[in-house]
Amino acid sequence: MAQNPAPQPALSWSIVGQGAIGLLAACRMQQAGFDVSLWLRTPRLLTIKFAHRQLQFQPASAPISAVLIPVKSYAVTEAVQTLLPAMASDAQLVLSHNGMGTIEQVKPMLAPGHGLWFLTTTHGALKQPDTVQHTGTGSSTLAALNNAAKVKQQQVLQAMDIALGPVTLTDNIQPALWQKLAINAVINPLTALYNCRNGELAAQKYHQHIEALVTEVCKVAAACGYPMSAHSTLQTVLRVISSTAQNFSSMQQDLAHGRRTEIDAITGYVVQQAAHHNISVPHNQALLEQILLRQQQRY
Ligand code: KPL
Repeated sequence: MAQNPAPQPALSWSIVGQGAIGLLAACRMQQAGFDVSLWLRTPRLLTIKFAHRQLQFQPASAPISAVLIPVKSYAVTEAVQTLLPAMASDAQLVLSHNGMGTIEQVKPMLAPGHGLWFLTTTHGALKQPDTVQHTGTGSSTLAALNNAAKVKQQQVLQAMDIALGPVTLTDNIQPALWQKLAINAVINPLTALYNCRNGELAAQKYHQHIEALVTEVCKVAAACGYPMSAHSTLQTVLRVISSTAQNFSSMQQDLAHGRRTEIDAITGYVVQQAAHHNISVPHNQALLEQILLRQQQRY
């Protein structure tokens, strides 16, 4: 007779950095009774105010059995490099960021027992000094990216459902990443360039440009094996513009504060894949150059 698998013991979790989404996940997990610590550049005890409570986080220490890595796309490989010596031989790593291209970089860095995951989320969070606020309720899509991840599926899914749920588990994360990439390839660089809130992109004057950007991203996605309808992707982008109308996008904020942006992993990834497949993407190419120029001037 088939038997239910025995429940696996909960993992202890480390969260990398002190970004808004990572701290939101850490607070929700600690409140639900998980053992959560923070992996920071300078290890220290951190107290965070969340939902009228003061929560304390210990610095992470070896061996790390599970780690959520919600850092900027350009900081992922360095974060993994520094985590590696502290990771247990069967550690689980969950990547979560805007843009694409890091999975291919991280896979060869890992030992055979290390499970790799990607989680893409629509939750919104705001961090102010010592405080994190959950500003937008969303959901997440999660996928195991190798066999060592599938072994721990039950535990990782349970934890991520508490952290940034409700979570949909999928066999292939690529379609969800391309959908998110289309959203970010429009909203992020345009709001950064025009220094405006997401909602301002709903103005008629931007419509043609948005449509051209979406059409190019869909062509590239299709060439990579992930066909997306330009019409429905445009509708999705317009819906996100309206549902996040009051937000300043992450790229607008990065550029306005003189920080490095995620343009390489967003528009840069579209342009790079387009070149690989001999597809012309003049609108994305021009936007990439404009943002890189602004970034150089400020960063
Ligand atoms: O993901 C985002 C970002 O700002 O990075 C969007 C969806 C555009 C919301 O602001």
